[in-house]
Amino acid sequence: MIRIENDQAFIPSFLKGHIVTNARFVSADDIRSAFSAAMSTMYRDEVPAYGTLMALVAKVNADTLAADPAQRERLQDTDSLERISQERHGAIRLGMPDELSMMRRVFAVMGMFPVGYYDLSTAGVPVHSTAFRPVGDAALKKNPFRVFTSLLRLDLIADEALRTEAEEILSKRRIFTDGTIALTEKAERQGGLDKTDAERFVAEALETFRWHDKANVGPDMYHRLHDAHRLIADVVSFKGPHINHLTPRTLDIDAVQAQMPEYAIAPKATIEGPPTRKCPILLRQTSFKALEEPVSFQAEDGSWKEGSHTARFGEIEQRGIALTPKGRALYDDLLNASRKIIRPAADGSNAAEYDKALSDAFIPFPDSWAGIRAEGLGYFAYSLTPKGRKATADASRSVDSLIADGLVQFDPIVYEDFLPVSAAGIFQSNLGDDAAQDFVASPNQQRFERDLGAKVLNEFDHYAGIEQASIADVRQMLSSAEAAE
Ligand code: OOG
Ligand code: NI
Repeated sequence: MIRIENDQAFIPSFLKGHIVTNARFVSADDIRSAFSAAMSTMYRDEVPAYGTLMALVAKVNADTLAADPAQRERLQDTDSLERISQERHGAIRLGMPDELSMMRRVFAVMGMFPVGYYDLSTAGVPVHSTAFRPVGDAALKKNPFRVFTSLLRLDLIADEALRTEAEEILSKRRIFTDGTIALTEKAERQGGLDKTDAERFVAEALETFRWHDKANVGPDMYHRLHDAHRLIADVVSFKGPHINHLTPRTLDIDAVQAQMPEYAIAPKATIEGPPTRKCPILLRQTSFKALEEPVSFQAEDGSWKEGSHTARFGEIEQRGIALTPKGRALYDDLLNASRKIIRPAADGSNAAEYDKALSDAFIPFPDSWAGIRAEGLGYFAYSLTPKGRKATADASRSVDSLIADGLVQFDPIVYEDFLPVSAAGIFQSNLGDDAAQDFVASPNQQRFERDLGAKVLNEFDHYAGIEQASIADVRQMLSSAEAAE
């Protein structure tokens, strides 16, 4: 799979001002790389089981490449091999609109912009979310780190008194250091940060994501929040939005899932997303279950009471082709069909049956790149073949006929976003099996964007734009070849 060259035409106008080009400044991509490395070190230190997962992933990736020299060669073209097992994403949960809008500005300094809107209320999780991520091939290649960012929806909490109290607690906390705010403002003013400022910015921004083992609330309030929903307790009870997981990329997710128990880490019951396939589509993910960690709560008499909280885990991901709305609708239908036959049980007792039902349900989804393309299910990047580079052709001809003549080739475009059903499965498995609650579906993208202070980029438009631009390039090259005749 390949990713297409960065083209500023795909970057929506509201983002353009943030793209740092001045040579005096450290590039946003370099700031993001430094930040994701610092985050990885901090998380491995705080959550040793995550370090174990990283070691397992590195081993499985090495085994996979050793067994498949062709894949090794392909990857060498697109990625440096040492970087394959590095983190691809992490996640945080925010409490208040102003936290979300400031987070957007902080991430923009690192070249990460909001893409996609995910409503998780349907899945029983009272949040809605976006992913802050690099946009465009060059930035993704430099460092693909993204952060799945959720905003708590207190409006979905039935208990009005509790809602008001939660709001009050949240409105008092300050999740960003003064230094983060000052340096973000400076970056916005100047259009970037120099080396010294960039280093300080990374250190300051990291503080927002740190774990706090002393809660912001007393034991009684913690329990009330927890009884309303474990996620509400996780957001409201702490001084900041601790990073709740990091996610490296694996080349063989089935192997990592199978080997986790040997490494004494407990995997969630099933892998989220599509089944194992020859031509991978969208995104497959799994995680180890969140750990119970000691936390103390300050009682009204001022004394600290020992307790615990479960929030942090580790995840892995494997990505495939980005699907068109038609392909995505087929994916959603097939996934729903399989879940009508069998729902994955949280304890893993029916995992094998679920995997089988899922594979069976996906039989109608073509499993060749040509088949996926012929049915308009996926996005592809087009380029000239060696023959096409030498040939001349009438560029107004159909893409199909240019392919049939061996002048043009196509490669799948990698899906860089998330899946709401999968995200809900990841949330649920880490909130505990009793956390599933029904909320009425209530997507509210407008409200989310108002709180964010910007629109999110529509991921389908984005992939379609990449595909269209590749076709335009191919046509242009073919016609200039003709003109040169
Ligand atoms: C985020 C869960 C979603 C993913 O990979 O789909 C997610 C969370 O638990 O806060 O990270
Ligand atoms: Ni995740």
